[in-house]
Amino acid sequence: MPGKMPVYLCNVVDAVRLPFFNKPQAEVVMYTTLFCGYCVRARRLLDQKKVKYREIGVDNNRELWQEMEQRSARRTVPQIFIDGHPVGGFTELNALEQSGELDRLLYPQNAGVSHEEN
Ligand SMILES: N[C@@H](CCC(=O)N[C@@H](CS)C(=O)NCC(=O)O)C(=O)O
Repeated sequence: MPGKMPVYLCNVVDAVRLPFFNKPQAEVVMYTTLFCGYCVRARRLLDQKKVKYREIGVDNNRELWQEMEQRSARRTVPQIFIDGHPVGGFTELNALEQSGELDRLLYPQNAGVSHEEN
């Protein structure tokens, strides 16, 4: 029936839903290099979940590599940050996904439910 709902009623429904369900996803940043299997797997996991993320390529860039090491206290790529908090690499990202915790980190204000799922 939503297709037949009068427009004004849709607006009322949206006005009620929006504050709860349209909160943006947490910011995701991933430090990567070009030839890195774990980066490919992390990218694939995030892409499959339609997660938006910003990638920082650290190939041949000592400054960015050092920035990554300082922020994560790790020396491998990828390094992933959710809302500025270090999550780890693909292994940790995947563990969070398997436990269901990743969605809670990505959509804390939606109780772990993404906008796409609503
Ligand atoms: N468990 C880590 C493994 C990451 C890893 O080994 N990355 C490789 C590139 S694909 C790396 O940084 N190797 C450099 C090194 O080990 O020093 C993860 O899941 O991210």
